[in-house]
Amino acid sequence: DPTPRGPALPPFPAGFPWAAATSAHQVDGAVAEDGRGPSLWDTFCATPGRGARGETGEVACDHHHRHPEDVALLAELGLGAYRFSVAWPRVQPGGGPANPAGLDFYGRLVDALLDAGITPVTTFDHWDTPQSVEDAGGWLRRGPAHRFAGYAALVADRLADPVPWWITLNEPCVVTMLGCGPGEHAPGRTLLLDALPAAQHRLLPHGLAVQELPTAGAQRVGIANNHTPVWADSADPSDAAAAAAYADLRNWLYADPLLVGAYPDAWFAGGLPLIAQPLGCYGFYGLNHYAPTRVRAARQGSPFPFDLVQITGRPRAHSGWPVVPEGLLEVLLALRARYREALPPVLVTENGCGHADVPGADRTAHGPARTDFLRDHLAALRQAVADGVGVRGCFVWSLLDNSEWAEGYEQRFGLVHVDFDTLARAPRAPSAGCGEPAGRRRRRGRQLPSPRGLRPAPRP
Ligand code: GBH
Repeated sequence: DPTPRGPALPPFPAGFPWAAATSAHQVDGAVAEDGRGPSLWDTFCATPGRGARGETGEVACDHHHRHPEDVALLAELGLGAYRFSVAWPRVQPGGGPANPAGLDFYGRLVDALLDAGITPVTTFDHWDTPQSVEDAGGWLRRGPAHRFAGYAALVADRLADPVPWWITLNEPCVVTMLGCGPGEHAPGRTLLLDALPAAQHRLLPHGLAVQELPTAGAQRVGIANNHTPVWADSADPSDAAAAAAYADLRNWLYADPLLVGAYPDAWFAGGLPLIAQPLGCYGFYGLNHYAPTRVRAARQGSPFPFDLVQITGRPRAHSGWPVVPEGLLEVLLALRARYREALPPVLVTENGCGHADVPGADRTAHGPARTDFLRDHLAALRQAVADGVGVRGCFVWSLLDNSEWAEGYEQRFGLVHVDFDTLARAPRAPSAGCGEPAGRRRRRGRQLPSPRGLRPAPRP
């Protein structure tokens, strides 16, 4: 039931902003232009056996050259904000001296967005650390935190539009858990739980960047943390304990230091150093949400204090993730319950659903899976707003079909279809059954209510 408390639910507040997100490695391409240096994802994808079908981010969506067309698409879709990421290796190719030509690209992008009345929301780090920083030990060391803060200040100086929205990091938990634990993501380290120091070293740069960003323009500095509702597989206390440990590792380890100024108990006891005060989050807290996780006590031989169990009885996205719209409501209520008044207004910085191109299918339609996914998640979000959770807006992942990291280009998340042979873009329309009146179903664009809230201030 997509509307858990019935159709009487009030609509989204007037002006609730609708938006879309991308990230540099996944869309920019042009990896050898402007003097850009290699990122650890370039290296990872070029390593045989790493990226699916040997696919890389070399061209991706060619957003670097086609951003004017993409900004026009955002406007055509009626979206009020665009979350993009700056590639650190384009701005500081070797992790050191600035590369003005690289910064200029993002300057042109921000100008084009502001001219179109679309609010830029800038992520400083969406996983694509310069290879040189990785070569010096990467996030297993503290050093990159300080280099990152300098880089962020550089970007902020150049891109500060009148009302900047800065996101320091995207999903630091994934860098630790997938990049350094099992090594499924770049940099491909297989340290299992010894990857834990990387968690702290991913949070430090957030704290430092918050301090370094020019105070005048920095009223909005957040993070984009991925949160998952964690479900214990049974009422057995050992399963409940495993679920709590997983929730600490996956959710709270990256949120408590920012909002409470401490690590969750279990991991603090595991030897992470004390934090003196909350690292901070100003103006908003960014939430990426896709699916819940079911957890049970570890069976013998597991390297972790928990095992993950498949969630059954639910539709599955192409990625294999279970589709559980009320998980978004659960996560928002859990955030409010845990942090109370310390929780800034939430910006849903990612939510979306991937699928593969089916031969012969209409590429300009979302298809029933994504149409249902988005409709039902928006209903859950509407319920959260009705329940009084302060939500400031919602970014769909993603504006464009793009490179899904180690999985290459097969999984498509875009509001806009991209033909990766020609790079032609085609906006998708919702499929029938999306809940809109029949007459509107086949219209292109405007499938989301028109934006008002995240308005850019007038240009000086
Ligand atoms: C986001 O990551 C990314 O920010 C975005 O770049 C990406 O394209 C998008 O989602 C779609 O994938 O961690 O082992 O428990 C989401 C990454 C992958 C994190 C699945 C949770 C569950 C398995 N998510 N993962 S695990």
